[in-house]
Amino acid sequence: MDLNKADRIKKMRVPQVDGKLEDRLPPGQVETKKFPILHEGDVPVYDMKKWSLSVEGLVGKRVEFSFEDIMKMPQTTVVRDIHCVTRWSRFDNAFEGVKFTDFLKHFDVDSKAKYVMVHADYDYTTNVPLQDLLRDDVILAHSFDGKPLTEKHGFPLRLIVPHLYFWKSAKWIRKFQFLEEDQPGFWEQNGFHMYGDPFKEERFSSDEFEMPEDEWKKKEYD
Ligand SMILES: Nc1nc2c(c(=O)[nH]1)N[C@H]1C(S)=C(S)[C@@H](COP(=O)(O)O)O[C@H]1N2
Ligand SMILES: [Mo]
Repeated sequence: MDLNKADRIKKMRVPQVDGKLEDRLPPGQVETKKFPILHEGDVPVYDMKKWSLSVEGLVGKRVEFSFEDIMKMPQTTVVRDIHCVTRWSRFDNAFEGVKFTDFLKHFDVDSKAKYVMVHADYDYTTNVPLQDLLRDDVILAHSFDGKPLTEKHGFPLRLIVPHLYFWKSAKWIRKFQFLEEDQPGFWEQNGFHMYGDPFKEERFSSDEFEMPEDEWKKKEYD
């Protein structure tokens, strides 16, 4: 696994930004029309009869949802720009799924819960403040552009948190763990920022790191 990612990424020139795009394109980002595919490890293969999404931690009791349960919840489409820390941004992405706030109606959350650790396959975690997940455009997405997510983009279900760098938008989500204190997830333990606001360029946990501007171009797209 590429644990020195954050380490490598600080030593590069920053791309020039087109003036007209300034308010839409966060600093240091480049627009792409393609949809890069980025993750660590293998693409999971599921038996959907066994698949579940669970909630635990500071919730009334642990609850498990089947994919059918999720599909019965109110469905919402959001169209948002997404920004990956490896410097690509993609505009106007239509994701469909269940708003996190609608999902929350199906279980009780302790008022002490302030953070959520998102657990995804395989062994991926990322931390997000609960407050951020309550925004209107945060969804558990099963579709992109009117079609079910492809396996590589997170089938059957991924989180979409458009206002933070895209590493927070975990693919292949399996569990939300509600916590009182913030804890670092996978990339956050490996040099990336605990919060990750693209417009503030919160890429790294310290200034020792730098992002190469062309890292993502070496990856796969569709
Ligand atoms: N489970 C899992 N989710 C993940 C990742 C991962 O490695 N594992 N990578 C993250 C990163 S760094 C990015 S940029 C996006 C990429 O999503 P995409 O492949 O659909 O573009 O997924 C995020 N979600
Ligand atoms: Mo990323």
